[in-house]
Amino acid sequence: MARILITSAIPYINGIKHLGNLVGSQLPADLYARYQRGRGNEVMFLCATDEHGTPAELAAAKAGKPVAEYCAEMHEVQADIARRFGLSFDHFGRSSSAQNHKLTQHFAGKLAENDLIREVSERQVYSNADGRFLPDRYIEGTCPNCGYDKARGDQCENCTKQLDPTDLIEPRSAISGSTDLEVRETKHLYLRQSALKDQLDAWIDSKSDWPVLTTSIAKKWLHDGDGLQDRGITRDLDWGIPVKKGEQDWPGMEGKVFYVWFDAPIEYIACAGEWAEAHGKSDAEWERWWRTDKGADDVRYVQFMGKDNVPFHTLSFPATLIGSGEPWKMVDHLKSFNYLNYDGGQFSTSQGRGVFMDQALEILPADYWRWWLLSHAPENSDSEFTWENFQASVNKDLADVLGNFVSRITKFCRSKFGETVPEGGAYGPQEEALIAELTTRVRAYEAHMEAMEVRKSAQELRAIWAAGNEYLQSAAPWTLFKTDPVQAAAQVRLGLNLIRLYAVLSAPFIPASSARMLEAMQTTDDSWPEDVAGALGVLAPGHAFTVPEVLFAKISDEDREGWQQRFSGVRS
Ligand code: B3M
Ligand code: ZN
Repeated sequence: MARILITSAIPYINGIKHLGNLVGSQLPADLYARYQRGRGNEVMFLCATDEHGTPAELAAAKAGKPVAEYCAEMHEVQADIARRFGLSFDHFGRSSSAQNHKLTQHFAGKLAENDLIREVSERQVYSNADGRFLPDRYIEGTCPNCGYDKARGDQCENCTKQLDPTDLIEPRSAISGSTDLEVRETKHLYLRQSALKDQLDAWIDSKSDWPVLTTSIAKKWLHDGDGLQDRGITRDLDWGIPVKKGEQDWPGMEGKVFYVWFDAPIEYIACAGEWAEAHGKSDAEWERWWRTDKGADDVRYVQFMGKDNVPFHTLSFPATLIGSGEPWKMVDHLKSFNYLNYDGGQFSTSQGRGVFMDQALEILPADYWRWWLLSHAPENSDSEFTWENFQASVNKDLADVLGNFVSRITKFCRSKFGETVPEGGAYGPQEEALIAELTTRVRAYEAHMEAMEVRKSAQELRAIWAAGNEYLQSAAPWTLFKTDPVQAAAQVRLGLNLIRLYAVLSAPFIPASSARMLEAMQTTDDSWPEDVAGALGVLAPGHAFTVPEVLFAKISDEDREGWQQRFSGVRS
């Protein structure tokens, strides 16, 4: 049994995520976790809310709540939606946890001990009206690159250029709007990534199986311009993890916190500690996933994220781990995604454009969304959500192919043989041919899933469903029944077994529907079809089943138009 550690990029706490966020990390990570569990492997699947930094502080201020209270509430909201989407985290943690405080301070202490941190006196924007520094998103102004007048201190949303607060033209406070700003000296800590450049370079080179999208981003940051830059890892903010060297105070850094991108990836590790605490387990039980000196050397670690998060995961976080000099488990495979667009434009959280996770579930069950999103995952290029495409996929793949198969075979059996698996004769050449085709396809499906080729996996699964439908169409037990009821019974027996097989294979994509299929077949046997022929004999003659309610309802043109209308504007 292999051991597989899976992390999804941890979503910011500031609001409910849209479908573009979902398909870029959490959903494909869940697909992979469910698949690996289905294969009988030991899986640790972790995610959390990213609760620090200016996004959290600003959102809390907007909601008129203390930050800690806002984060606690939003964590529950996100956890609930994740559950309803079927995201099967072993733990959904919080980057503000005690475990992450301790571990983040621990890493900073180790990095300092290894002379990988330097103190820098730098010039930052200070607001006299607000009585505070204005890092990152606390400051807005005109972008020096494109002239957009709502650019933020960390980045211009319009042209995506990375900015420093001091770059902005006509800057103003995002809190009060005040322009009474000045530049003041303040001391910060920088992680000396440049000192680790060769080690990082060699580590990336050792990852020959990584996609070019991933390694090229890392290489660009390592070598372009002046090479890898040292990075500020502290901020003048109230909310965050206080700057400490392990458990000791850090002279001169009083009142400052670590930068959100320093502590967020450390939460991947801390989250395992939270998991252990939540289940009353010892430290050794989470350390066997994360410490190569404590059992993690045989763990395969896979990360899922959107492409904009790649630099932090290929350089900054590895620099933290390598720089600590301690034996932490490093990522083995990094799966990154392009963007999903919405109906001719971009999904946008700040503008409320697109469909958000809670709204999606108000309209249709999670499996409809999971199927569309995963089968259209933005892997090799950006992809686009359109209502027409969504309607077509749901109606064709889910309703016409899979749903129809299940309904046809169970209803036919009930009408001719009753609600038990009929005996019938031996399988003939047509059945043997189907089993051979399915064997080939199931092995291909496994290979695509192993390789995290999400779209190809979906295509193969669809083909597996379609093969059953085509078989049923050409075998036509309803006609054969009139002349050869014994052979027709054998075909029905095969068909009922196919439903169980489909439930097992489809569970990573559409877990709730798969569970309903198994329930209808009155079996809990969800063992993976290592041997397809054997798997098609699990439901023996005489085994009782029920005819399920409609598995997937079709989306009407009326529904589609209504939703198109409802989601054409912005969320209020
Ligand atoms: N919260 C950014 C994002 O949600 C950030 C990811 C952190 S992963 C350690 O895209
Ligand atoms: Zn710009």
